[in-house]
Amino acid sequence: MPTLEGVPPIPCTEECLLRPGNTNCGGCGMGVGLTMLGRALAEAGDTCTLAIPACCGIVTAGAFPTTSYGVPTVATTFASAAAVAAGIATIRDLNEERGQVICWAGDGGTYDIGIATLSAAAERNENIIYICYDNEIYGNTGGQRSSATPPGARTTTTPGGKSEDKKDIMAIMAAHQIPYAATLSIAHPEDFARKLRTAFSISGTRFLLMHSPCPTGWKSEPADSVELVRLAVASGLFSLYEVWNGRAWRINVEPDWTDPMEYFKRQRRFRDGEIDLQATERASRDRFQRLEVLAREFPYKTKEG
Ligand SMILES: Cc1ncc(C[n+]2csc(CCOP(=O)(O)OP(=O)(O)O)c2C)c(N)n1
Ligand code: SF4
Ligand SMILES: [Mg+2]
Repeated sequence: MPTLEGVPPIPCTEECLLRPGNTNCGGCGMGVGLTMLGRALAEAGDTCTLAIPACCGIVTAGAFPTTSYGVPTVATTFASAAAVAAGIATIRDLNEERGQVICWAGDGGTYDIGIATLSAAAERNENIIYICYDNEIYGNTGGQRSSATPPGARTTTTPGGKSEDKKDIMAIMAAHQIPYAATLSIAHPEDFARKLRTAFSISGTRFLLMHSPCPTGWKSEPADSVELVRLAVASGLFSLYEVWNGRAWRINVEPDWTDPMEYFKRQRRFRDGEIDLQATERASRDRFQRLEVLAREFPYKTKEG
């Protein structure tokens, strides 16, 4: 990597996928996710090439000729991220090279703008890992709504609170019958690391959805980031589960049905009166009940049974 004359390079370890000097805001969940991904790769003795569309995740790499990424990284257009990753993976496999090809994309790039190439890659079962860090807004451009924004959240394009529901991207990806789809939370690091290990051990399209706190967009305290996503899991707003081949489900963490108000009141994107608490709780319980039915009727079975 080229360095500025006279400026010593910032020391980093093997596992440092995202180096110091990146431009992430304090408390950014995406940065924590990248650190956890780097650790998991290092522990698995693996490496990766990243394909990243327009989003905070590519801006954080910094300006040419320096970069805060410790691995080869290709910046793509929004619409082409999964196609670019698939191309890199195909060449890697033809050359019998090692390493994962990982598409690291935001919710805007995944749920909305890049969904056509993501769907096409999944349908062809391209040999890539696609990780969506879901901060539930177009964060990099000032916080516009995406189809991942939850109901009631105020964004610059939904100043009175969003009225539509959050798109169920996991159901869409499971319907592609890809080998593995799973949700991740930085508040559950062991579950997070285990799912990455699982993803590394499988080939074909693997899709991981990470709930990604964004203090700037969520109008929350940076120090609350991990606690917020922990509350989202505990209150049933974000569920941790895995799906194999679109045919077998496993729930990883049971919510204890903490009052979701604990989650909402710490974020100024939500306002009292703009959240229908009863409807929210009903929707969370209904979503989780459907997951329970799937996990009971179509359970994931290990080789041992
Ligand atoms: C085709 C296209 N439209 C719009 C933009 C401007 N743009 C750059 S980043 C961004 C927001 C991306 O949102 P998301 O994918 O959720 O990632 P985040 O910024 O939240 O990290 C937008 C709209 C662009 N670069 N290309
Ligand atoms: S805007 Fe949000 S996602 Fe983007 S760097 Fe800041 S905290 Fe992270
Ligand atoms: Mg986003």
